[in-house]
Amino acid sequence: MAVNINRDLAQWLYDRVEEGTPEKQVRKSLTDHGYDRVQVDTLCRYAFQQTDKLAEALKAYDRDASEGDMAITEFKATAAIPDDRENATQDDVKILFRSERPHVVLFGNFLSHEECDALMDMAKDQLRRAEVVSRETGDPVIDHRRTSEYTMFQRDETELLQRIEDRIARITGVPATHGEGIQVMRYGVGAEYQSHFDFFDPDGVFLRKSKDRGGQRIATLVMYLNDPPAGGETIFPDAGLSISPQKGNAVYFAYVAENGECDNLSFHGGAPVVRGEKWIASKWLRQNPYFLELE
Ligand SMILES: O=C(O)CCC(=O)C(=O)O
Repeated sequence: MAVNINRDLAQWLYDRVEEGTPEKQVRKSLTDHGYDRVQVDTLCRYAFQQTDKLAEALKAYDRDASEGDMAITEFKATAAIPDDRENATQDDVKILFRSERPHVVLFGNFLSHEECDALMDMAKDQLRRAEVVSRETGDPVIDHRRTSEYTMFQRDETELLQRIEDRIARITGVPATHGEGIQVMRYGVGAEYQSHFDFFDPDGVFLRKSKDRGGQRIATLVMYLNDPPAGGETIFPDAGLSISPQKGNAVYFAYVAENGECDNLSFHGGAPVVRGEKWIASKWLRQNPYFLELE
């Protein structure tokens, strides 16, 4: 999605940067004027990190004012899946829905029902409370925002996992060596994963720690293993998108551009389960080959 910015706003942003106004203060003024978080992020990124482009755009605007509003360049995810159904159909997987920004693709029949049952069966006796990565220390911590249970498998740990990992690589185009191990998660009634980003804080300690172990996360695949009777949708609140879990389907989203820019519209979560339970298997894909640390 392009954000349109009129000449007055572009000039105002440019003047703030030129006079050295702190970003925090610019963010506050924009918020006070009714811009939402995603718009403020986009505008500030443009103003503070791409000031040259902003200056060029202002000049271009002056050259031809009749062109109207100028558009900020669209975000292009590196691990975007092309609109080409051939790879998917080879595996009898269907593309049911796609959106360019955030880059989201919904697959039908990604896993067979037998594969879903086998994954739940493998995981059920080794589930434990899920964790999140602490922003401060980069360590995994229990957090009220993620209340599912999970277990994690090593890459290629079984023939089934290997088969699924190969399929993920074929369909997404991201080599299997860039994948973290598959995690299987179970959400009981009321359990949720409040909205968050899957990419690591670009300035944070965890990304620095991960530099030689795969680097940034670039995309996520959430595979639905059962049919929760109510609730448990995967939601993208800033994009107004909600995906109902359905056994065998999978939702893919990619959120990092070639230049390392992360897409804030990929903000997403798992809505609370209202009835029954929800089971998923997820796969996070990294920028570079990913190796687990041997403990
Ligand atoms: O439970 C879901 O539908 C979403 C899971 C999720 O947000 C994640 O694994 O990052």
